[in-house]
Amino acid sequence: MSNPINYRFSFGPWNISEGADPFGPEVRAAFPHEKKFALYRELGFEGVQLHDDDVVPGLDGLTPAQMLAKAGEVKRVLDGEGLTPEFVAPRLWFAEQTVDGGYTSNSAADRAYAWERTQKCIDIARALGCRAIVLWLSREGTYIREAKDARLAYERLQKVVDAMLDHDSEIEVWIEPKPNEPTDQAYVPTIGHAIALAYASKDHRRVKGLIESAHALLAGLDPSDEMAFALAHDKLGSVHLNDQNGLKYDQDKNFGGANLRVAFNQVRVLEEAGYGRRGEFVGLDVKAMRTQRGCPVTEHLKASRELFLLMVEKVRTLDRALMEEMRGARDYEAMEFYLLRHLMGVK
Ligand code: 3MF
Ligand code: MG
Repeated sequence: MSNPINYRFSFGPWNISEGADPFGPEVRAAFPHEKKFALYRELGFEGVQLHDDDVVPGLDGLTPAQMLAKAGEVKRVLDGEGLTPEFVAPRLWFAEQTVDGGYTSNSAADRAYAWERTQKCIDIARALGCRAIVLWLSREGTYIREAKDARLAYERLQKVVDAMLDHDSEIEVWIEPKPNEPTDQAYVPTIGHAIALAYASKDHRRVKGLIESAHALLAGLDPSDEMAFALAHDKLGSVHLNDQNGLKYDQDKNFGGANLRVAFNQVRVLEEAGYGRRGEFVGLDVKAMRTQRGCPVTEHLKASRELFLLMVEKVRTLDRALMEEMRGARDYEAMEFYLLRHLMGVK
């Protein structure tokens, strides 16, 4: 293939975790952020995904000046390491005011907090020289349907998206859908919902989606088709590649760790669409196994990146003429067996 894409990769500092789960405490010592930034390049990553309070810890207790000073400090660290901040996301699922969601909370005071926090997040992104804000709408949903007025909730989400576009005329909003967890049902469960919010916004060109493989799988959907849908609208801001073994808790397994063919198809769809040519990152959102010894644990990041690149080779070495022939003959039985052999590396 002429001029192949040179993929750039990103992950968030939370991907280097301490190994806690809902049933047990940390199994590894905390590894400080500054030290995490120093690991990126040697692991093959140049993009950093950030929450607002990954940049400015204790954000709620700081003045705007203190907040911006801290953001400037982090920008210097990132610059020094040769790293690009890919996006900043408001962490709207930790504070007391977000117990029942932020933007869709029934409490006006909680909604006001969520909006204040979102403006701070945008200002932090600007201070970092970053233009993308990710909305993972964690608690914007319900445990029981009757708890909120769902129609009003969508209207509130729509207004927040517009207000964000107004707050900074250069940012893009990337909505990361997820169907459940921590809520029983989320209001923006799929990329279709996210893209509807985009088109209904005041400037749809600045509203896109971020698709996480596991989130699509939890919705019972194929991540590659979800990506193709967003790409067809030119609305794939980024991806969170990982894997998920069936409908259970959100696993954030290594990319390809549960299903190589599903991983292959995501890479195929991205590569065929030229994803990455305009600087888009291949983002990962993977969790190390709790059982893994050592500190910090980074094998899962290395393996997921490597698997992506191995799959790129599989996509580039596909016999396209044969694929077309089998499509033309409607011989999908032959196509499937060819693909399985190709993935296994046998003739
Ligand atoms: C939850 C997620 C989140 C988001 C992150 C960035 C903690 O399932 O995937 O990771 O990706 O908050 O928006
Ligand atoms: Mg994610």
